[in-house]
Amino acid sequence: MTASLFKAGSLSEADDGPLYLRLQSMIRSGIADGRLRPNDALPAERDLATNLGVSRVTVRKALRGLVDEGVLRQRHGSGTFVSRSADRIEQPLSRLTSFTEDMRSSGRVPGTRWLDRSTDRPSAEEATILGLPTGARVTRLSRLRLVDGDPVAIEAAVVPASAIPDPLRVDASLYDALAAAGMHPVRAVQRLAAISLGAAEAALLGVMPGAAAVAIERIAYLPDGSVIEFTRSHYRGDACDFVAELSLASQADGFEAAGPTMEG
Ligand code: 16G
Repeated sequence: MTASLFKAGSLSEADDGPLYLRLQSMIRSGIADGRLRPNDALPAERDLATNLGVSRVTVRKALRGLVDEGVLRQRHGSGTFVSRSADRIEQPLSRLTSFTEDMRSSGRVPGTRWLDRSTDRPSAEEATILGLPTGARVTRLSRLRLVDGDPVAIEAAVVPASAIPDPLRVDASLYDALAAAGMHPVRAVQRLAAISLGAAEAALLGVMPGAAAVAIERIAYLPDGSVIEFTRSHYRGDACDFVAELSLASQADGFEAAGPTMEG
């Protein structure tokens, strides 16, 4: 498939303009007409350059631009692939749901690779956020989260050890374990920021060092206002969309006044 797309002379058949833009539009049209499909590997940079009679700098510039747009993705050490763009995961920002629930409700298969499951003394920041008394311990749950077998996020959760004394009790879902302990959160505050991944995290997520990601902090609360979860996550920028429903402030007020209340 890809060999026919990238054959010698084919670049000159593409639009006019700078070579890297012409290579980009050739790749885009290959994707549009199905000659390039999600997860297809592109030829190595040097082969593309030789086949098309352009410099490696041009090839690199073209690929980098398409990676930044999410059209392609680069895996550290294994090359450049067509993104599974139709397969991006969606994380709702207006409901308090778990990763497992979100993935299952969109027909995807959630997976977990444990990086750390232990009890520990909290850092000063964690003790403050969780409102822990002196001497209290925390349970740490750090995991690589996978969707249909692909790594999409690294999540490092800290919960009071009083809620989950045995970290091994958490299996596929932290929220299921909290629910089993009668401590499912009812409210959370979440903060998102754009970051570039460092080498170690990029390797876990199978992307290039420096790839874009979304850093998310979630502080989740129990009905009595105490904090039950402090989680820091890094979600792959090329794989995840965060979706929030917005309404006019005046309408939202109206709905709230007319709608049911949370209190039973
Ligand atoms: C989501 C939450 C995370 C929570 C996890 C529980 C975000 C950014 N993060 O991934 O804070 O700990 O769900 O999922 O949404 P689980 O029950 O599948 O372990």
